[in-house]
Amino acid sequence: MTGEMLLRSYRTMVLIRRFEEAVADCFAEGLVVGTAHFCIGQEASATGTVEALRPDDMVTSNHRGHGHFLAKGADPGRLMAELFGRETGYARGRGGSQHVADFSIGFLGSHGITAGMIPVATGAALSQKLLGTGRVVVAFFGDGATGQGAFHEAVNIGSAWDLPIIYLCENNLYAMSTSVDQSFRVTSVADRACAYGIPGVSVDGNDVEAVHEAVTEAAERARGGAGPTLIEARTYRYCGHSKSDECLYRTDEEEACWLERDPLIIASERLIGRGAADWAALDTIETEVADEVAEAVRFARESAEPDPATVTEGVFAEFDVT
Ligand SMILES: Cc1ncc(C[n+]2csc(CCOP(=O)(O)OP(=O)(O)O)c2C)c(N)n1
Ligand SMILES: [Mg+2]
Repeated sequence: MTGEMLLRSYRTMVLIRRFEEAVADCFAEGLVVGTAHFCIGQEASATGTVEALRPDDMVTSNHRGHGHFLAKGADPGRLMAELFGRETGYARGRGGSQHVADFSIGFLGSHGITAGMIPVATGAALSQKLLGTGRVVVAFFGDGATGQGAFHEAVNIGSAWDLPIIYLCENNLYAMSTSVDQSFRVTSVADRACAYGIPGVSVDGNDVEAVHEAVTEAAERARGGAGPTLIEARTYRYCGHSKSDECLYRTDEEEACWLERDPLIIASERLIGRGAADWAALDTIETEVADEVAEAVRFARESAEPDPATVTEGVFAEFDVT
């Protein structure tokens, strides 16, 4: 990454982190409707991936999607308003944290069904190939999703048809409380790629540059017609699975070890070390992001709740990915 790219990525990661910290505060105040799954600790995988894409490329997400959406260019105010169940939210307050989309920025949607969006992303990649748009699609999913049949079916057809797609697994070592050691025998999710005859790459998911490098190569391959890549980004979520999880299945030692490898610390030290930024510039980013997040919360707070008479509106979707 150039210094400019790394600095932009750092800002995006700070935005994702501070946004979710604000969501946690608002949750405690009773302002957030439904639950929320935080990606705090995992910001580098979303950010490094999107930085390696063209703006018109597309992504699909999962239940832990705030970071994917913000990295792709979501408006923090509209996302916050959705979490608050307000009419100005991305799904007019009907979807909540797990069900947001904005096709205009290539964000085809997050979803609560584990692995549910991997076939959707594969279908979107098929349409891009048939239409000859040159666009690439990224499917974000977790380690737990790789145990679903939908994952295997989608990767198989994606590889068989050389579709322009990247299967991006954020392996945060747990699916709810189940450790990866209990769920599969491969040492890396990337090892599974050989079953589909595609490249499998495992990267440090807390290092935004490592993710960026792997996705850049995979995107070139996909755009060139050579088909998918399966990328494993090894990372860790600092918070519980969702708001109701007390994380009793993890050790303090394990958590401390990952906290030392914080994606923001890695990126900031690299920026300073390379002379691409000084601490004052990073402080300015913090201040700007704090203002942006405060404005998002203000927008959400002041937005109206949906009119109950409109509850059936938006039930049927029109889908156009051209
Ligand atoms: C089909 C289906 N089965 C089970 C669930 C319940 N569930 C929600 S999240 C989750 C774990 C997902 O783990 P992973 O894919 O590793 O993502 P992470 O939460 O770690 O980001 C499960 C089992 C679900 N939402 N959908
Ligand atoms: Mg997981």
